[in-house]
Amino acid sequence: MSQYHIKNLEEYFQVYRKSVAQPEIFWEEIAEEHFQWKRKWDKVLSWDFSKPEVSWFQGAQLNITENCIDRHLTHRGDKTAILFEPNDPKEPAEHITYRQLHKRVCQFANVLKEMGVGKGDRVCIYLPMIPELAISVLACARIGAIHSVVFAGFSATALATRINDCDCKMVITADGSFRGPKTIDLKGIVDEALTSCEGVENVLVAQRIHSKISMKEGRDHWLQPLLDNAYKDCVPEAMDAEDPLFILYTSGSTGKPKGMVHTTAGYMVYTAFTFKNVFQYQEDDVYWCTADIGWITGHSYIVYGPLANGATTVMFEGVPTYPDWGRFWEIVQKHKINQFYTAPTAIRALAKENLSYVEKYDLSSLKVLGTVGEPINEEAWHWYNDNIGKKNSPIVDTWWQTETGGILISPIPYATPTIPTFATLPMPGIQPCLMDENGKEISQNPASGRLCIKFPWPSMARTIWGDHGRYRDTYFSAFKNKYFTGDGSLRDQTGYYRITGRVDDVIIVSGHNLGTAPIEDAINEHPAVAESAIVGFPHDIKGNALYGYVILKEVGETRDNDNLRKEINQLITERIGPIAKLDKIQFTPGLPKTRSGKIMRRILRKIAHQDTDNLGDTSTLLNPEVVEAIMKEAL
Ligand code: 7RM
Repeated sequence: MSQYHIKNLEEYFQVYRKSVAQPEIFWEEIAEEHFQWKRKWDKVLSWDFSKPEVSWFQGAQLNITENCIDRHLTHRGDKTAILFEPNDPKEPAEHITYRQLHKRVCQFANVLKEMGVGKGDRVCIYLPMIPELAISVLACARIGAIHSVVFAGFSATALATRINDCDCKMVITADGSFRGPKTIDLKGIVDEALTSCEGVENVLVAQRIHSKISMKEGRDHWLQPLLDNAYKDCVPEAMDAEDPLFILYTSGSTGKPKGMVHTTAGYMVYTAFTFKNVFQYQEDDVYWCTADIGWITGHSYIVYGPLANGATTVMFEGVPTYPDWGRFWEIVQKHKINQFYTAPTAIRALAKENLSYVEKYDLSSLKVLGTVGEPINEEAWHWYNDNIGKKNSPIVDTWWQTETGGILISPIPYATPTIPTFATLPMPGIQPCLMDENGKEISQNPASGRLCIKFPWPSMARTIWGDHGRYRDTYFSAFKNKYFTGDGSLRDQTGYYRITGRVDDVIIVSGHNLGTAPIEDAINEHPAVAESAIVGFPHDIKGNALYGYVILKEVGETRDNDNLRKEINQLITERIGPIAKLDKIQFTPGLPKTRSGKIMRRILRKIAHQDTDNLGDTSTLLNPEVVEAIMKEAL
């Protein structure tokens, strides 16, 4: 048995027990056997959650790109590392082998060096999902520069805030991007952002859409000619285990976005280990995660985790709707995808469309289906299981966060029996616990409480850039000596976890703690309902009452809305109980969503509270027009 590759439930429990009983030995053996080090560590782990301070593999030196690229060259030089599928299905896919990736990363790294970028410097990457995005991330890591990828859907203001927060001296962008039938003027957004970013010395511009853009003399440089002239080898910088690898911003419920700092060795070991096990990746498999590299999911499970395992990882530039709703399944068939990883919001959108978009394609290559980002509702789970997996591909409901760096709770496919909506069991090395309102750990099952982690794991964020106090206050002050996730969770009789959502989503009605997810599940069972979100609002007697925002599949003038409201409450009564009935039901055309597909409940809550003067940080909001529409019709 290899503890790096768990193959059945018995092995999982065996490995898990060892990882808890002897965490240092467990991670040390994995680090030793599966990675290349320039120097070995002096100490596997030191930690103190009260400071908080965590350090893994202290004293070790390595370069993550040597592990993700160079060491595969002898046996996998001609294997596809990155398979690029363009926005336009008529444009041919690009297969970048490990050998080609090595050359392109080295050349890019040399360009960065020539521009004066060195170890510890921050580089902002604002690119669409084109190969240059993955390559520039790896080029930074090659020379020890800290990358800060900003999702290329963010506005100029949001981009400027992120550039300034960590003093980036360079921005890497493109002339523009393709998004379905549209193009987006990325360079224009960068130009606008840079009017308020003094520290940026150079901008590298990749050419993608061949639009006419303005280039500022001395500051802006076309990327390709520089790459063409760059030397094709670059000695990887020796990095300390705890040197920062990247910063990635995540929005908090209040205040400015938090620049989560991830370091090198622990992040590499953990993302590689979890990729291998959660997706059961086998040599020659083709793995596709539909996320954008602008999010943590893309960092860990498009770039670093897969490449550290010598995998073939797909990068898709486009959107699920272009040229039509069959695009995902067309790609699965075309590249014979074996592991497919996406978000519940995408699944729900796809499930609304005609099944013929799915049935047209051969999906028999699929072995594992994954979901991430929010709780998956039962209906979406079954649709995914029945129509995409044909009841033959286990679904891994993976729970984790930007802050955790890698997947913490997930089934291991073909080992852990799955239950819809349950993320099931912790990964080896992860010690979750549930806490009650009084700060006490709940040890019995079943239980529900606030989800914390009791012991450090290698890929946890080490700080918030420039604000260690905020890091401590946000994650380590609610419960003594524990990392607080901000999520609520149930744990069933067998120890399976079901993440119910952010704890600010828990609404206490007449003293009953109600999670939003199960109520939304009940509402969504109504045949006329496409999606829903509920929030609490103050109520004289109950403390809080429930306000539901409901999207209907078809909006018709003739629809009897009051009758529909009754039917919805009837369903809730049947599924959960009369306590969970909604006081107000507003039918809306859409819900405010973040760019990564999470419902922004904070905004819905403000509307229900009739407190809309200040909606807070809306930089991650995808569809501001929906907010306007909901406010106009608010009850
Ligand atoms: C990877 C990612 C983190 C928050 C997290 C949860 C929610 C993520 C699941 C989930 C239920 C899941 N990072 N979340 N995965 N909730 N089941 N499988 O999404 O930083 O952007 O978000 O997302 O609330 O705290 S993130």
